[in-house]
Amino acid sequence: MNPLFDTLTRTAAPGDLFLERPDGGVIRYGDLDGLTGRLANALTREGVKAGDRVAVQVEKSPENLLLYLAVVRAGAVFLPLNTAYTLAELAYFIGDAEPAVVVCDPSAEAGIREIVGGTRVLTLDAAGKGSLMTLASAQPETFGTVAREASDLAAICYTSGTTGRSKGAMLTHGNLIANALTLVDLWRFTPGDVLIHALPIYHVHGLFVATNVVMAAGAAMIFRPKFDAAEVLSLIARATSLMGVPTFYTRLLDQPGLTPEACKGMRLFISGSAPLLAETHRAFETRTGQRILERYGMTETGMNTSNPYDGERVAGTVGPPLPDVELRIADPETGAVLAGGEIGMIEVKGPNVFAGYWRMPEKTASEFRPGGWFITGDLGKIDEAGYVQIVGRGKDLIISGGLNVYPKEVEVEIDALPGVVESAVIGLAHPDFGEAVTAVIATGGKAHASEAEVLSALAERLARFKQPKRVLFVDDLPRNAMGKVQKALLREQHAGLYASGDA
Ligand code: MLC
Ligand code: AMP
Repeated sequence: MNPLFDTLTRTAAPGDLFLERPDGGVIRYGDLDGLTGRLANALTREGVKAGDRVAVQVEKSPENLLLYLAVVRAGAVFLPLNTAYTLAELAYFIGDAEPAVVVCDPSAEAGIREIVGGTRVLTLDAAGKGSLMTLASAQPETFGTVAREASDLAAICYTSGTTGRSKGAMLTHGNLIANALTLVDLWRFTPGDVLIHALPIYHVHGLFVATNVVMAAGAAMIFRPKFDAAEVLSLIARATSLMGVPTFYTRLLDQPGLTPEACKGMRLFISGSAPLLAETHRAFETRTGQRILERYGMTETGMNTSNPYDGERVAGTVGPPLPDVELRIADPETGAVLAGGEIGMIEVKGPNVFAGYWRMPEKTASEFRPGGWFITGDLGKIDEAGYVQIVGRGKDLIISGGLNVYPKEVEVEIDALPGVVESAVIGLAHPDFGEAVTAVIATGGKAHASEAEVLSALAERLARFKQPKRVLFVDDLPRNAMGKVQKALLREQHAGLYASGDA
């Protein structure tokens, strides 16, 4: 038995549509056995064994998704990496995870070979071609699925932290199955559903929430390489559901064709990964007659809470905890559980909660309370109706277009530049990305590099989404009596920077 692979492939009938490709071609559930079989044979030939990591940094394609399924089927551990990561960032992930095989875009192959030593490297491009597929096409379709336990790892997803060092969240077969089955039930996914899949598949949202839920329900997806609002609108007539980050919804609202008529076949719009503004929720309802269902999760836990399918979907809240998830609000310092309505640290416990950070037992231990409660780093409260409201973050984190950026990681790079005394990286309200990464650099009143020069120096070091949208210069950073940089004050001082929608 391979718990995750079996769960994802057993519901649908062989003739049911699994995925409509970007070029209009289709993959049916009955095709999956042979397609993933060839890939799993290819991986095994390259030496991949049960428990080995397979690191994958490739553009989104159906083959990329098949590779995920093949890795799981081969008993190995899928390790997806954001396509925006630079070589400098990749070197850390690969060094830390020690994958048996790295799969990358052909354009990145030469650079990656230089950083991986003797590790096997295979390629896969956006069109689903490359040395991996050449190898797979020469393999038999039959593959003896590798048996695994629910407690075995299925994936490692890297997530950065306040110290700037990324941690690999270890997700087990059991974690992913529990969350997928709960969500299928809660969100009423059935084989009749068609999801527009426009999220990246290197993160929990597009990979596990969208794909695992669709597959566990035996439903279908229209698979797009990336989000394009006009294109999504043109597909809505053939779909029943959409999952997206808030930027999807603000961009859809800019489309004149977004009307109740256009959305009449849709039964569910879901938002998550970043706060959905109550005004976006209301504007979407006014325009379409549909109330977006907002849910809350994270890499380490999958989904924790969701607004209800039936019942009130309350704007500005993320709904009650999922049926199998326990959630409490605790004092951030002491961990003492707080009374209803008080603001504190959100802590969760349940079958969805990860198995710890890869090779970081101390870091893992410090993020759990006794009894197995995981400290999310999000601040929130629970109202009388049992709905969770996220009111802020205890962690110094910026979420830009649904992607996390830890200021420390950007500050370290800026502080290394000549003429910089120190820097503070903050998130400011942005009409498109929700929050925009913004750097404030202290120069001590001395001559300094220009904004363009700072940005070009960062381009090689940091993924594009982590690079500041603007760089501001000040003589000194404001500090409190304890000598700590006052980021809240900086955020206040520059609050309107992107108000006109520039940058
Ligand atoms: C792209 N850019 C971004 C960005 N995405 N900058 C900041 N933040 C982002 N999220 C850069 C591009 O490189 C480009 O730079 C410029 O901004 C404008 O690009 P664009 O064409 O407008 O961007 P686009 O490709 O349309 O991407 C925007 C987006 C995408 C919002 C559609 O980022 C996206 O799909 N985000 C979803 C991320 C996600 O899946 N998060 C889930 C994490 S899991 P230039 O200057 O080169 O043009 C999780 C748990 C949970 O959080 O609860 O789900
Ligand atoms: P990640 O580490 O990429 O998985 O991001 C997880 C973080 O995204 C959470 O800890 C929250 O801070 C944030 N998040 C996810 N969903 C929501 C939501 N619906 N509202 C507000 N924040 C959210």
